[in-house]
Amino acid sequence: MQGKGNSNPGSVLKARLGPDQYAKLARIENTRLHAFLADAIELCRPESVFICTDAPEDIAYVRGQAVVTSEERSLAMEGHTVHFDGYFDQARDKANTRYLLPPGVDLGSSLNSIDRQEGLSEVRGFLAGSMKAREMIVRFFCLGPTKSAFSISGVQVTDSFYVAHSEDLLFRPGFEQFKSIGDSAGFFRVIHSSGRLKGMVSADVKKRRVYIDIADDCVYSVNTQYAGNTVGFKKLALRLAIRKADREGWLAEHMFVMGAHGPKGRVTYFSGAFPSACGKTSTAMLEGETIIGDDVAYLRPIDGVARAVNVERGIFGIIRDVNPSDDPLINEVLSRPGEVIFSNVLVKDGVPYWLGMGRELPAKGMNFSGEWFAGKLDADGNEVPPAHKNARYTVALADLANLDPLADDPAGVPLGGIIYGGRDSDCWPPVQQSFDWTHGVVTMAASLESETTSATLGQEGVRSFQPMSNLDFVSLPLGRYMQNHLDFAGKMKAPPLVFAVNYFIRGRDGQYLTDIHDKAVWLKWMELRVHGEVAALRGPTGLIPVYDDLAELFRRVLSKEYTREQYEEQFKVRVRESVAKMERISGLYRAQVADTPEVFFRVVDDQVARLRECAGRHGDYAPPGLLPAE
Ligand code: SPV
Ligand code: MN
Repeated sequence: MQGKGNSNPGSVLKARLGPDQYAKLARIENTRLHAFLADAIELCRPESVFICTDAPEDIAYVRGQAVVTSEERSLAMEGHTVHFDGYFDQARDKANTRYLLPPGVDLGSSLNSIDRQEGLSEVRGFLAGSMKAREMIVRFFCLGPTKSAFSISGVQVTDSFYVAHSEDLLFRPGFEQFKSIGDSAGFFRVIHSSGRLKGMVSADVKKRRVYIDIADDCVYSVNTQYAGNTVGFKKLALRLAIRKADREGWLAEHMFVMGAHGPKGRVTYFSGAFPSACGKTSTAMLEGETIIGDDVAYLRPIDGVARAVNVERGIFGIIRDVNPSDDPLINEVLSRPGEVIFSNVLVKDGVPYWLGMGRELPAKGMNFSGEWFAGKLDADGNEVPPAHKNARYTVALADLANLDPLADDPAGVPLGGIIYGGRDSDCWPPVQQSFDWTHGVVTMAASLESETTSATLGQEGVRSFQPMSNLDFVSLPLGRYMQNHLDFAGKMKAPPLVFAVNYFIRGRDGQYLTDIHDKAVWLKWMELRVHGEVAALRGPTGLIPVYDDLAELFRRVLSKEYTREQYEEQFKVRVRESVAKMERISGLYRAQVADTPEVFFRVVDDQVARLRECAGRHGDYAPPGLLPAE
C-alpha cells in the first residue's frame, strides 16, 4: 500500500493494537503486511483494531458484532440475519470503480482508469479519519483451496462487521496460510471503510470510490457497503488475480465450477462464465449435479490438463426468483436454521420476503428504503419495490447437500468443458459447441453479449458487450486478455470443449422459447459431447444437437415431451442476427481494442462467410434439420 512512508510500522502497531491483538498479529512475520496495516491504521484512525485469526472465538466475535452494531439484525429463524445497504448503494458501481494507472501503463479505452497519484490522493483523502470511533477489523483469507498451487493469500481491513461477516461465509480462512508465505510480498490487500454513516448505511454515496491499485496488489473501497463494492476478495481481488494470472500463465475468471453427472456415475467438470443475473448460480445449482463454486474460478494448466478451483467457499447469490420450484436447493437452505445473511429483502415480523419467492408479499415491512408500505414513493416519485431486484443471500457452500466432494481439493478438478452464456433475446440457440478452442474463444467467449441487469447500477435490458462475462473485472488490455485465452490451449494435451448457451432466446411474439428448467438438458447434452457420446449437426456458428438426442434427454431428465417444432424454432440458424452480431462485435474490437489478436478477425470473417453461404442455400432462417452431420 502506498502510504506516506511509515518508518516504524512495528511501533505504530504495538501502540495502536494493544498487547492481545498485537500478539496475534506478531504470529505472522511479514514486514509488508505490518507496513500495510500500520499505514491503514494511521490513515483511517480507528478507535480500536481487531485482528481476526482463524480461531472460532475470533470468527464468532465478528459475527456477533455485526448484530451488536446493528449492521445486521437477527431474524426469527435461528442463524438468519438481514442487512440493508443504502437506497442508492444496491449494486456494483461501475462508473466509480477505476484502475489506478501508473505512468506509462495503458489498459486500453474500454477500461475505466484514473492516474495513479490522482486516484490515490482522492481515495486516501476519503479514507482519512474514516474509522474514527469505529473498530477496524483485520481478516486473513486464502483464495482457492489452502496448501495448493492455486492458493493466494489476502488480507482485508474494513470497519464493517457486515462485510467481515460476509467474508467469513464466502472465503476460506487464511491466517494460518498467511504464516506459511513467510515475508513474501505476494498477497492481496483490501482496505474498505463504509465512511460516514447515517442510520447504519453509508451516507456519502456520491463519494463512493472503488480503486484498484494494480501496481501494489491493493484495492481501496470507501463510502459504500454493497458487497460487490466492498467484499474485497470477490470481484475486487479478481482484478488483481487477472494480472497475476497474466504474469504466470493461467486464467482468473468470472466462472462457476460444477460437476455434471453422466451415465454410470461419471462426473464431468465444467466451468461457466455468465454475466451477473443470467443463470450462472442456478446452473451450478441444478438438481442432480454437484457444485464447486458459483462465481469466481482460477484455471491452471497442470500436467497438460486444465484444472479449476473455486476461489471462494460460499455464495453471494441473487435471491429474486428463488422459490421451491425454480431453485429448490437454495430455497431449502434459506428456509431452515443455519447461518444466512439476507440483504435488501423485505422483512416483516422477523421473516424475510423477496421478489419471485412464490408467495404473496406483505403490504408493509422494513426494506432498503426504511419503513416500507405498498405504494411508497421515493424522493423522485418512483415507486419503491418491496424488495430490491438485486437483493441477495449469503451462505457457506458447506451448508449445501449438493456440494461436490472435490470442492476443496488442492489439485482442483479437470475441466471437460467451458460454457459461455448471456442474456441474448434474438441470436444464439439454447446450446452449441464450438468447432475448436480458437473458434470458441473468438465467437463465444470474446463475442459474448448480454442485456444489462440489476446487478449493476444503470438501465436494465440494454444489449452490452460482455467478453468472457469478465469485462467488468478485466484489468489488462482486452486484446492481451483474449490472447491469454487463446494461448491457454497450447498448454494442454486436449483443451476443454467450448460451449455457448442462451437461456433467454425469444420468439417473434417476445416470449421465451425455452423453459427455466431446460438448462438441465443442455448441460446433459454437453456432458455427453465431452465423451463423444452424442452426434451433432454442423451449423455455421457451431455444432448443435440432433433432435432425437434432445427429445430423449427431455424425457429422461425432465419427463417432458420435446416437440420437433420447439427444436426447429429454438435451433434455426438466425443468419441475419448472427451476421449482425459478428459485425457489431468486430466493429467494437476494431474501434476500441487496439491490441485485438489478428486471428480474431480471421475467425469472425470465416463465420460470416459460412452464415452467408448458409443463407444462400436455405434462406435467412435455416431449419436445423437441413444442416449436415458434423
Ligand atoms: C455479480 O454481480 O457478478 C456478483 C455479485 O457475483 S458481485 O459481488 O456484486 O460481483
Ligand atoms: Mn458474479
